Amino acid sequence: MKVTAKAHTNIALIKYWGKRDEGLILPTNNSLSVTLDGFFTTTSVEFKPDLTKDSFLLNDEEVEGEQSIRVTNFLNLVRELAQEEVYAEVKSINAVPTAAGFASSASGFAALAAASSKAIGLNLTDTELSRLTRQGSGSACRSIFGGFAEWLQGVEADGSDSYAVPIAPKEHWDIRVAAVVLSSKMKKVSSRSGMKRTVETSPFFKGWVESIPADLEGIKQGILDKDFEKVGEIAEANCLKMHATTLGANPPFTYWLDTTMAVMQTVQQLRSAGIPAYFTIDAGPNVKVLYLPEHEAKIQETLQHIPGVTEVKLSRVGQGITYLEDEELV
Ligand code: 2P0
Repeated sequence: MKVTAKAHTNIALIKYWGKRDEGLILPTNNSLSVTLDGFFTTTSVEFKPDLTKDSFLLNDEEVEGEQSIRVTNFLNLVRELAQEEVYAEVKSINAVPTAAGFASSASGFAALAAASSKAIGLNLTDTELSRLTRQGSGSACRSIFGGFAEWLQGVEADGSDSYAVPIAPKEHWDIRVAAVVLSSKMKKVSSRSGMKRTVETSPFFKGWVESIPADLEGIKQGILDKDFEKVGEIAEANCLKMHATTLGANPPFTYWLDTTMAVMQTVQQLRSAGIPAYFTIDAGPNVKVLYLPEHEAKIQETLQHIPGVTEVKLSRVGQGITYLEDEELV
């Protein structure tokens, strides 16, 4: 049976930054994200007895190397769970422009997990699906759910209690996110190697982990109360703390460029001018800006005019996994 699933990417308001188990992808802290409707991956999977290996087409092109190894490793987990030994044909369409600075791995692995587990005959609950997805890429386990979701770090060595749970559905609150794309690029420290180096060498890492519970408690209350200032302030401060840990690593590194800082300053100036807007940044130089619908025009206009900014992509809160009936990639 061929199954097609669609998953949206997510942006963390409380960041996942550090692993306690690299093989099982178990984090050192809970994280919390908002799923975005503007960026998604659609994946179809069909297990076929006549195949001698997995095949993976991304945006109509055959993928080899590191990326296809990650897909096969993930399909091995699915086969193990289903106790089947059959290879798969995987086709993905990625509507997550890599230039927008979103990790396509979040929507990518969420869509792959949903489509492959269903195609092989597993009938997983959302919790089981999130737990499985986590082993493809950590942040992807939050994309099983729409709206706001929290990934529980768990305490078990086997990862059985580490998965995402929904905090509030997308209908709960119409906040917006602008992805600010920068023109300049730099040699990237991958999030995987960046967080590993931070855990192993940064003296600030301990403080980061200790600060998480208060941030989580505050932001969850802020989301439930629809208190935009509270959510924005906590998210921005949490992002700055995560990035501070990288400066303490050995060798030290930062994901920021001069334009990254220019965008951050502009967001702070917007606030001084009475427009509530807050930034967050992942393992790259691009900035995401949180704002309310009534300020969309002003936010877009202001961000677009910052020198070094090439594009501003706007998004609403998105939904969780959906399965497409017509088996077509869209
Ligand atoms: C996050 N990031 O919470 C954080 C904030 C980057 C900064 O999750 O190794 O691609 O596959 O579990 O999920 C990016 O890391 O890493 C990430 P793996 P992932 O969104």
